[in-house]
Amino acid sequence: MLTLYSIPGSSATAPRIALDEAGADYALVEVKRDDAGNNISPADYAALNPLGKVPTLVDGELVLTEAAACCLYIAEKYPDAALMPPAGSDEWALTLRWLTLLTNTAQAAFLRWYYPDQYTADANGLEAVQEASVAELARVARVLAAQIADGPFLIGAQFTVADGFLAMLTGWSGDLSAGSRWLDNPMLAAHYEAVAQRPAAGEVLVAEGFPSA
Ligand SMILES: N[C@@H](CCC(=O)N[C@@H](CS)C(=O)NCC(=O)O)C(=O)O
Repeated sequence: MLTLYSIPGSSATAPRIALDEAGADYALVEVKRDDAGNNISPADYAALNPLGKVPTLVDGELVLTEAAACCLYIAEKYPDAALMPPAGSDEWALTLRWLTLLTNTAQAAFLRWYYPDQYTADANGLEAVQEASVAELARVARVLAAQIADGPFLIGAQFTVADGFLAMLTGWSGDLSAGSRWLDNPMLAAHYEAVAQRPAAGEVLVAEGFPSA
């Protein structure tokens, strides 16, 4: 059985959506931290994820970190769920494009916004880091909204792991100030709604503390 190490509402949300969409049998283990951010349980979590981040997905001997990699692994492990287009197709390549943009540009910008102290040694520079992150997120939102125009999902009719990832990020954007939230964008709101209306993904979003459909 697989085990997903998680903190509610974290980057583990995307692989959890993939697991539930696939109908996978898995255990969910919450990683607990003290106020200083040190792991207190499981005590040996750093052995699984040396950076101390979530998620970590364990499948037998395999210990996998990085939310996007976990999503792709789950899609490959449960092919009947069709969470990725056929390997080598144009749609597959485009899904990789969007998932990569989501993780290395959008998710990274959100993490700079959430943890600005990890991105500058200047104690007076935290707000500037966040301001630049919000500007980057607005640029990415425009690109994503244009892509979703034909929707309901990123590559059209097929729901892929990239859509679960995007719904997680749209949920995160609720923490930004009014005007910067992705749900304010009609295209991104329609995309979130389409994901949240799926029984499996919708249940995970609510369980992780995100808005319902
Ligand atoms: N690139 C990593 C990012 C993981 C990450 O930063 N997770 C956050 C929660 S969303 C975390 O564990 N933060 C705790 C910390 O930085 O101490 C991934 O996609 O898995």
